Amino acid sequence: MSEAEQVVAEARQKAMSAATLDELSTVRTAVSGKRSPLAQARKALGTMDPEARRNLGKALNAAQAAIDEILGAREQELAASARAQKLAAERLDLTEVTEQLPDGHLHVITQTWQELEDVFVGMGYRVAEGPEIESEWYNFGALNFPAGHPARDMYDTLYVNYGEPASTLLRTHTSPVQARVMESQAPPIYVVAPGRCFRQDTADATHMPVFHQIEGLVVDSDISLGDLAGTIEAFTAAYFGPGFTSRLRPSYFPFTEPSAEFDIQRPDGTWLELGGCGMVHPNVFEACGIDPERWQGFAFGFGIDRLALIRFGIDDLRELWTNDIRFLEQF
Ligand code: FA5
Repeated sequence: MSEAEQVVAEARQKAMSAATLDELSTVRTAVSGKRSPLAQARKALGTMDPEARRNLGKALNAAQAAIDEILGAREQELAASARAQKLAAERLDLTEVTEQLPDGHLHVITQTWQELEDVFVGMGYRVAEGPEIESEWYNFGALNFPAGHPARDMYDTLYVNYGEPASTLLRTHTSPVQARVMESQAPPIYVVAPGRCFRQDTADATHMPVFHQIEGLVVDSDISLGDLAGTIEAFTAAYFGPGFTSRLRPSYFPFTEPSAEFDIQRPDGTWLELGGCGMVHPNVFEACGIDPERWQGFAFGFGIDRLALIRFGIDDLRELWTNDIRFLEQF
């Protein structure tokens, strides 16, 4: 009996010194496996008289139960500490800041884009969107460019290898959104459509192959060229403030008649061409299912990137694309 107690005491001591679940598994084999002292003692039972066998049997069973309990308890302890260690090792503190990072801010073009939307929404316009990959129809056909019209070359189009040859392209201006809006909404229409445009232009101080425009379209009854001129004047005053003036120059676009180009004069006296505008051509109304006898409208399209140049006093468009943080953080 005292031997049985000693076996239990040894088992407890070994189990407590096991530091991991693997070590505990080795201890389990040693203290309760086939070659353990308890198993050896059980073998002697067969040769004993019934009385002694019963006593020893009881003692051995009690010892076995005690050892099982010790092993089970130790296993739980070790499993809990293994889990805690694993959690600690995998812990990711997303709030931990090791160094003070400088705050970022929106890019000059994004700021300009958002301010333009604000100005026009303030004037009662809604914001519309169209796809950057466009069909030949919306970019040219619906806008009164007949096939083979020389104005199509003017736009140095990037065609996409999809569908019929020359049927799909990267939009060269935001004007296709005009056609999409007129096709899907009934007048009166007051929308602006900002977005990215693509042309095979060589990058220089005022051109990039990827740039941004904001299109404006108004369709209502009794709309005249005077409303267009007044809108551009109101926009220039609202966006640029005092010290800036604008002028309209007669021009040509197939989708407007009459058409004009408009320039902004910078405080240093120089002029920069900002966009085109004009009264919506009756052929465009017809292509989009609007009755030109009943409705009139005007449209305009400006370069957002060039607006940013004027607004922030930057002299070269390419600066906006180099992503030099020392340049960008000034604005
Ligand atoms: C057009 O794209 C016409 N869709 C504008 C329009 C709309 C006229 C509605 C009438 C009615 P234009 O090709 O001139 O027109 O371009 C308009 C403006 O986009 C330019 O004045 C310029 O500010 C900007 N722009 C054009 N090409 C580039 C370029 N490569 N890089 C930066 N800005 C450009």
